Amino acid sequence: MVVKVYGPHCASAKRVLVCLIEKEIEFEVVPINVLEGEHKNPEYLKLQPFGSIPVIQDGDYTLYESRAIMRYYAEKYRSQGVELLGKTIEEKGLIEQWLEVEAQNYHPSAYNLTVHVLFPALLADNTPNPKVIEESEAKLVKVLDIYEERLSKSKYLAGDFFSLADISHLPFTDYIVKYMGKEYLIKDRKHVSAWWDDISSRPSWKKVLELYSPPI
Ligand SMILES: N[C@@H](CCC(=O)N[C@@H](CS)C(=O)NCC(=O)O)C(=O)O
Repeated sequence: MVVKVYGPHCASAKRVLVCLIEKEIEFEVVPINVLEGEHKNPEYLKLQPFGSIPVIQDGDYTLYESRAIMRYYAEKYRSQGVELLGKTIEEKGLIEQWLEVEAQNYHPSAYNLTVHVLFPALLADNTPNPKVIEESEAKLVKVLDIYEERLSKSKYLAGDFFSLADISHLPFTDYIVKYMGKEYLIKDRKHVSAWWDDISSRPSWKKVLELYSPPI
C-alpha cells in the first residue's frame, strides 16, 4: 500500500517525508496550497478537522500530527531502513525527550519567526509583529544554548545515533539558516553548527528539498 501524504510543500509535511524516505517507505503526495487556504476546504477538514498540514492516508487508516505520523512509521517499519527509535528503551526515552523538546521548546519560537519574518500572509492581519520576532529570537537563543551544551556531549540530540528527534528539527531550522538571515543562531554555536551540517546533508533531506520547495 502506498502512503498518501497531503501537503508536501509545507514544512511540517517535510518532517514526515524525511522519515518515510529514511524508512524506505513508498509514498505519493497530494498538494495542498496553504497560501490559497486549501487546508480549510470542507473535504480536507474531513481528514484533518483542525485544518493543519500534514495528514497521511494508508489504505483505510488516516493519521495527522507530523510527529505522531513519524512515530507511527518508525515503529511500524522498525526493521526496515534506518533505525530511528533507538536500540534500547533508554535510547527510546531520550528520543522521546528530545522530540518533546523540539515540539514544546524549539518549534513555537521557530514557527513564530518563520511566519512573521517569511510568511506574514498567513497572519490574520497580514502584518509581521517586530515584538513577536524579537521575543521569539530571544527564546530560541536560550533553547539553542542548551542544545549547544547537549551537542558538546553527543553527536546527535538523543545520543551518538541519528533519530526522529533530529529529523523533527529539519524543516524549520532550514528556514532559519537559509531564508531568514538568522543563520548566526546556528552557525555561531560550534556544536549546533556541526550537528546541523551533518543532519542537513543527509540524502533524505536533500531529496525532500529537491522535490518539494516551500511555500511553508
Ligand atoms: N502540530 C501540527 C502542526 C502543523 C502545522 O503547523 N502545519 C502548518 C504548515 S507547516 C499549517 O498547516 N499551517 C496553516 C494553519 O495552521 O492554518 C503538525 O505537526 O502536524
